[in-house]
Amino acid sequence: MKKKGFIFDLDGVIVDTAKYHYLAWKKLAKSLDIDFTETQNEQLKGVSRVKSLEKILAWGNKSVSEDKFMELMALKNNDYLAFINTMDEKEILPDVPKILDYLIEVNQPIALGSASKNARAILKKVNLIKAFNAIVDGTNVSKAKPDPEVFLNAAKELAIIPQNCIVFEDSLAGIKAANNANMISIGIGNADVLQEADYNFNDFTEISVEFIKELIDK
Ligand code: B16
Ligand code: MG
Repeated sequence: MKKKGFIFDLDGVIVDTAKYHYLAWKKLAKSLDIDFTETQNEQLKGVSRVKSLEKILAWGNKSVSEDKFMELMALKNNDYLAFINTMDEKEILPDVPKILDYLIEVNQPIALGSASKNARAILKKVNLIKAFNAIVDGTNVSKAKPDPEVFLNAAKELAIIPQNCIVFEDSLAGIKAANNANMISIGIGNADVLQEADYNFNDFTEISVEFIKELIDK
C-alpha cells in the first residue's frame, strides 16, 4: 500500500470548539460593550487569537492599549480553557474515529494542522493525542492560513511530499492553504462556502473507508 500524509484541522473537523470560542468571545465583547453575533463568530473560524480580537475590536469601533490587548487575550483564553476542561471523547465529531482508526490500521501517517495554541490540550481531553504522528499548531507556525506554512510543516514532519498529502478543513482559509501547499483539499461543511476544495462532504459520516482507500491508492 502507498503512503499518503493525512492532515486534519482541529476546530470544525475533529471537534466543534467553535461554540466555546463563541461563548468566551461573547463574554469578552460584552464586557467591552460590543455586540458580537454568531455570524461574526463564523468569520473567526481558523483565524488566530490575535487576529480574532483585532476583528472584534474593529467591529465594535474600539481601540485599546497594547497592555490591555494582552490582558483581554488572556481573559478570553482563561474562559475558553474552562470550557475545554469539561471536554471528553463524546465531543469528537461523528465518524472521525472511524476514519482515524482505519488510517492507523493501514499505517498511514497522520498529522494535525491547526491555528490553535490549545490544540494539544484539546486532543488530550478527547483522548486522541496518540492517533497523531505529528502536531503542528498555533505554537509553532508564524503565518496564518491561507498561507500554506502549517500544512507544509506537517508534511515535513510526516516526511511525505506535499503532493501526497490530503487535508481535511472546515474553513475557506484552510482550504486555500491546502491548495496553496499543492495538497488534496477536502472541505468539511458547507460546500457553497468551501467551493475551492477538491472534494466536499458535510461531515465524516459521508466519508467512507473505500473513499479513503482510493485516495491512498491514487
Ligand atoms: P486558540 P483550527 C482555530 O482552530 C479556530 O477555528 C479559531 O476560531 C481560533 O481563533 C484559533 O484556532 C486559535 O485558537 O485561541 O485556541 O489559540 O480551526 O485552526 O483548528
Ligand atoms: Mg477549523
